[in-house]
Amino acid sequence: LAKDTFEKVVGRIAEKAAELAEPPVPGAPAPEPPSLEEPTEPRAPLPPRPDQVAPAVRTATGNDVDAEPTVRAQRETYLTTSTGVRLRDTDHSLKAGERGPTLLQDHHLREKITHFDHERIPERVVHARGAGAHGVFVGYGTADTVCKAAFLQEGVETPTFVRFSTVLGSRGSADTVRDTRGFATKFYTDEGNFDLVGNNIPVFFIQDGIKFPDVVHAGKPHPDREIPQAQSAHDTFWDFVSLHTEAQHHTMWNMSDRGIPRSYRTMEGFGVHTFRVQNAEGETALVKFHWKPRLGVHSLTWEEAQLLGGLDPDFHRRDLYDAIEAGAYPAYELGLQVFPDNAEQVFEGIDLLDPTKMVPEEMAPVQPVGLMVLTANPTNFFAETEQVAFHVGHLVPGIDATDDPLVQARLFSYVDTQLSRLGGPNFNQIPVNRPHTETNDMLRDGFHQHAVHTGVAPYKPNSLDGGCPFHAGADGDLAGVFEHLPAKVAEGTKVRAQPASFDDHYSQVRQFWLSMSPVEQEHIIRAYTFELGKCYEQTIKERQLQCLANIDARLCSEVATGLGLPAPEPTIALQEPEPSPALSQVGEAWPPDGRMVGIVVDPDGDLTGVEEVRLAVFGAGMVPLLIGPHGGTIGGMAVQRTFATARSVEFDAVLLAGAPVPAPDALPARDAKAGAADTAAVDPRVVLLVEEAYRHCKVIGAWGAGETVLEAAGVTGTPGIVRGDGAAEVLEQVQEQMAYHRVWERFAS
Ligand code: HDD
Repeated sequence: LAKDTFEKVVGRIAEKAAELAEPPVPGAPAPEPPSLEEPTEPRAPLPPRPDQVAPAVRTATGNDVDAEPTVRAQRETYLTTSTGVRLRDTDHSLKAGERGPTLLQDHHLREKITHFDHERIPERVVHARGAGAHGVFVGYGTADTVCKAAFLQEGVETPTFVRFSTVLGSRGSADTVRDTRGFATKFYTDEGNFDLVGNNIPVFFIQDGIKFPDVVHAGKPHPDREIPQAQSAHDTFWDFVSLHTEAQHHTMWNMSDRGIPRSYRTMEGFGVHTFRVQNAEGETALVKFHWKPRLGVHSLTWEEAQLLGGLDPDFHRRDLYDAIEAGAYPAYELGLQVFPDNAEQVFEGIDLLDPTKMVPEEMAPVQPVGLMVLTANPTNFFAETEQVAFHVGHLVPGIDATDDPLVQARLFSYVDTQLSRLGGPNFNQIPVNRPHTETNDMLRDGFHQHAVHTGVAPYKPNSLDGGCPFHAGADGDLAGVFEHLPAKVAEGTKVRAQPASFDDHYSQVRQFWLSMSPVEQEHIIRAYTFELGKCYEQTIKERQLQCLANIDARLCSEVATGLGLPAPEPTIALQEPEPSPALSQVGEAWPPDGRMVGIVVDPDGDLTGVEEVRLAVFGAGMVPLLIGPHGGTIGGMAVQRTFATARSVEFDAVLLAGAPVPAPDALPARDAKAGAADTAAVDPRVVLLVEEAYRHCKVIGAWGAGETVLEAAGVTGTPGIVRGDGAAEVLEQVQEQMAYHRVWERFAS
């Protein structure tokens, strides 16, 4: 079902792209190459490139955004002031003589500088760094039995906007830090907007939203020096999570490979909370939302993540934009775990209102209900990705929140934060936030009011505006009408307390640990050892070791050894939960779409088969990148990366074609490895590329004289090294092995 839907959506996008492409005029002269001079002839502003054409954003009144005069921008051929007066010079201030002082009366200067001075808005207090994309969601109709929401019905297509993010870092921080990732989706449904504001981790640090400022203050940089940026490897974070042990489950996910995703395209998403849903018959159920990436869940290695922080801090953004531009559209299946809506709101002993607990998929399978395909990059980062405002209270008929104390606080926080971030209460009028349905909300005035409301009676009841707008459903037809789903409120006295079922902070953390493969466990040990090793306070390290002792003895003792501290005994009786294999990322094969394959070539070497390999890589939906000693072309093929600009971290696999590239004089080759053939002459940058690709467990293929490079890098005869007589044969085997993301056996060696 998912494959068919994906192909249908992609087919339609391809048709649209073909429509947009300029038809070639037979016999037309080749276009002039662009001039290096600044253009002087006036012309209409450049239209967005075809890949930048976002799905039409309709306004609140249902019009195409382009047709709405209030949002028109940048249409005039000539430069104007913001009030539309044409200008003939924006390069010189108005001065009293050429060498004289600037005059206060220069209103163009003042308008230009004043606007510039106010270009920035406050960044999000959390999730400040993000990347967005437009998409389309198609329902399978399989949710009908539990949820009547219109966008889940079979074949219904709903435009979406997704924003992925890190949590702790500022807007300019690196993408690949160890952190939770946000996965927020706005569905512009026919019944109004539905926002699913989730993360890539199914549990949260805290059980009650009142603790949110505490966990965020602990994770953010220290208030005195404002370091470290975008990371949890510091005292205040570990101080908090070791004292506030309900955070241990989320923290374990952060220390696992889930904390350093390979790409937003290979990341799961979770709604975290339990939601209450209702079907057309009025029956209710409890559900948890899941996003499953079509490309599988995959992560970076820690060394890759660190290298990328310097080499390409925009790695995840770039990856998302490039994949969409290349037509390798990221796709995610939406799934539901469904539980009976019982009075206790407990499933098999798991309290569904406790957001630090998840329900293993083996106990409640994730049932697919629709597919989202991301089909277009934003046209303008600020207008769309920065100004998009999500809110867990943006719910549609058939979906409601539960009494989970975390979501209850979120219901308040998301509107409140936009008031300072977007400067007033009218943020839902910003194009990216507008519903695609019509609105009639009787909300009036306020900062940044764009609507010119008519009528005299924005109140109810009224007679002066003919009683408009009317209450929906008054005629008994409740289709498309939102109502809170009736639920009995627990009786009791007002208390600041939580149920005893929230007290178990360790059993699911241990379950997660026991569900990991040996390689993943090793990564977790190293992550804890690194992060605690960056703390200064001995007591914090000791306290966290105590928490680890309550999770697993080996985990605790190995981290303790790394820190040079004794491993404490557990303070609780460890349980033996069933492992949940679905939590591990290792073992499955996934489609290759959008993977990056680096092909190292030598202009003087044997280029036989390189062009075929390039086309075959492309044909398999992957991205071939030719890497040569210089830019331009080699053998008639465009070079995308040079030895100076390529680095192993960008590639999912490396192919070595033709002869080894001799080191230029300026870069002395490394010493040949003992016993290696004539390898001393191989360019050291290529050797480094191969060494790193090997260390990061990527598949490496070589044919012909390319094999000399393997020898120079000392990576012969181990798993995931493919040699062959011809390029095609090598590529076939490389592709087979790439399906598993990495050569996992190599980690163990
Ligand atoms: Fe939150 C942003 C996800 C708990 C308060 N949150 C924000 C974003 C995501 C999440 C993905 C970025 C949205 C975007 O891209 O614009 N937050 C979560 C998840 C949580 C969670 C999955 C727990 C299950 N959040 C949470 C709590 C509170 C907040 C408990 C406050 C009581 N979150 C906010 C916020 C933000 C935000 C301060 C910052 C910017 C924004 O809302 O629009 O209001």
